[in-house]
Amino acid sequence: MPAEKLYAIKSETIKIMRLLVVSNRLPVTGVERNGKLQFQKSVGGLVSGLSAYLDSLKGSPLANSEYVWVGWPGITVSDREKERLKADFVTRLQAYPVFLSERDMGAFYLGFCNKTIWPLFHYFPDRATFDEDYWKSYVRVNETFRNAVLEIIQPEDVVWVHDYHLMLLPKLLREAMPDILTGFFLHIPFPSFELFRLLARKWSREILEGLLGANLIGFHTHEYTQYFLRCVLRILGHEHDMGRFVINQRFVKAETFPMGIDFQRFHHTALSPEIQKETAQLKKSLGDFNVILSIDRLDYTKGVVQRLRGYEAFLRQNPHWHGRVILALVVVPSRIGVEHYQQMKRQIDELVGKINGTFGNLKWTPILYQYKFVPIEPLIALYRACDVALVTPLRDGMNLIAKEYVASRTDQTGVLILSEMAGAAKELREAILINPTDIEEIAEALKEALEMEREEQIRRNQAMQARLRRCDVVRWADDFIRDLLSLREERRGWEAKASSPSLQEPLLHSARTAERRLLFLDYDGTLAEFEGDPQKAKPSAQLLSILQSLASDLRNDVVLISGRDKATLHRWFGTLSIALVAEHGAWIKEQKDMQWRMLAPSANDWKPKILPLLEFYADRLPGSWVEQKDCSLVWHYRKADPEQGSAWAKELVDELVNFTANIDVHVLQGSKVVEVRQAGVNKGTAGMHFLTQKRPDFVLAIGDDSTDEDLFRILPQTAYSIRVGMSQSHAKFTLPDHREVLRLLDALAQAGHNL
Ligand code: GDG
Repeated sequence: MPAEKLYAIKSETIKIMRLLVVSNRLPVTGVERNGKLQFQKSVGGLVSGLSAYLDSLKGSPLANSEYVWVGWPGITVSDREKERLKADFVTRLQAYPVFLSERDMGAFYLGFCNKTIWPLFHYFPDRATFDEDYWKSYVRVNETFRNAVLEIIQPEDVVWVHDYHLMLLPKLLREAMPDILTGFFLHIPFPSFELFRLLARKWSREILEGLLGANLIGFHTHEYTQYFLRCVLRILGHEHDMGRFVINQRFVKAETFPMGIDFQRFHHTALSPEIQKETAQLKKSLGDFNVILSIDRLDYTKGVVQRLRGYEAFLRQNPHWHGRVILALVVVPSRIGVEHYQQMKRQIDELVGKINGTFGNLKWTPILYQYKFVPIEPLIALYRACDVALVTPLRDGMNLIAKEYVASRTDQTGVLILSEMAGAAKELREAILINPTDIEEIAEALKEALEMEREEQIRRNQAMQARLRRCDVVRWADDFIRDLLSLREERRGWEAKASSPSLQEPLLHSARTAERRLLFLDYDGTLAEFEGDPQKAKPSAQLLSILQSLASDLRNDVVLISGRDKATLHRWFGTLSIALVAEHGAWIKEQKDMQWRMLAPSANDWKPKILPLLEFYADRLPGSWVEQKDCSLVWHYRKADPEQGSAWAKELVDELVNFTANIDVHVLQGSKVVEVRQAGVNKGTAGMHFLTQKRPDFVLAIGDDSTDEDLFRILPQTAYSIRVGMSQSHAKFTLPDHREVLRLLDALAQAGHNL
């Protein structure tokens, strides 16, 4: 995209939009102290990251942007209090609270979110609970969020929904406000198809459809995006083109946006005199020990137990490090009501006791263990005071702790050991990357980290810091919003082209004044909807009557120009006084009572060479088959496994292109088909035949796929060419679907008769 365009979109972000951020939790949480309700900042990567972005908008010289954060305020209050609190939240905190009942928080948050989605999406299927009541509550809470958004939304607002708690919300909003611009970002991994399919069929469909209600769906890594696209293809059957879909006349895009941190904040705070002082005190109290830091929320995905075993193995294998190293283990309480978390807490407590008991003595405790929340400043001091950060999640969407540690190392020393299962490992390639289930590898990584030369530490951190500084959280959010806005621009561009009133009037006017009118009409996707079984896509009574009416006007020449075979076209349209063109221009039947004839002499000597290859693919892929037409061979895969079909179609096209380099044929990939066709046979050549013969002063051509482009290309300047659906085209106009085409043709038929 050119720089000016980016800038224009960026300014628009700042100037005209109001952003509604929707997440499960608000950035502030209500707490009761001494019988009084107070608010404190919520913790977590999402809140701190997004707050930094929203603050950056405020500080902008173009500041005129507004935002409202919609979410649960962390408290349950009486109905009377709700209204007062709402007003308070809106005016003081730029927030709109969504109040949830205790019951819903149980089944929705602790239930479906944290006992179903969280374990499954983090590859712990054995910990996942599949409970219909949890699901119902998930649906209900998503609807509650929809209602809350609808209470405050304005048409030009941009909605940005966050995370796995609200995966149904984009579609719910779309149903209520079809034109709303919505983005969705998933902060946790999107799992592979084999895991995702463990969800009940109804749930998995509704979750994917829910997400596809957004215009833009963002993930931390390329893999998550690919897994999502694969699930959409396998479960809903939608094929994508470079991550893009057209769904119900809407562009939808899935894209990768790795989330950064507020680099400047960590870096500057780390340099502040207060933190320097706190770091010095901390170092003093830690003595001369080399310190390894481990800090996480209490969560089985974070791999704390594996980490402890790795440390234990390190101590066992390296007695010379005894008495010289300490593991500062901070576990932050989280999801206290969930049983697995309580079990894990017990396991950690026992393991810490065992390691300290086995290796420690009166002068040395190998693990300093704290089970509590650490405020941000002491946290940064801790990052600064520790020589090594050991971050070993078994799965993690991104992991911001790893990034924060690197950002806080202002002298660029320190070593990060990072699990390759964290999204952050895709970016922080200079860390020591480990597989968290490999205890030996963790032990070796600890030794390598503790013994790493200072210069080497600096070299690695310099590279990582440069990247973190460039790709910070503001850039992440800005990239996302900019992409979202550009989808709206694209949509508006398409709508301008597609607005039928601006097309219909001049078209009817030209038609009325014309002496000879030539109409080229494609069939499938243009005059009728696609069907799984092509033979089921019969013409409707309405279509036949419109065609009849058009054909009965003597100034009209109607040409039905299709890829279908002669027999089908004859069976469906043989009684009408219209011309038929079959097999994309291979055969023509110029009038009702005339015979079919070939437009160009056929040279079919290529067929025996190509047919075995197509048959080989038909054998390989159940549900696919080969159709032999007079001038072409077609491999169909509409009924086959969608993913394999799509993959093998690409492979087949590749093979065919090489194989046919010296044969006079064209290889085309259409809608769930690969076709090999004799060169020179296309809708353009057929169209030219009629144009030369009829010499019309009004031409209309309507089609929906790439084969119609051959026709659009050869039409005279004055022709009306219309592409159905949302795609790039040579056609001058666009219509959304076959219904609109019929409406236009009906108007054209009426106009003819009203003369
Ligand atoms: C989800 C995904 C993804 C933690 N303990 C304390 C504390 N924190 C702050 C850290 C950091 C954040 O919480 C933790 O972020 P993570 O990325 O590690 O993990 P989740 O909270 O599970 O976040 C994750 C993230 O969303 C963003 O998309 O990276 O994969 O699971 O910012 O600083 N902060 C303070 N005291 C603590 O004790 N002050």
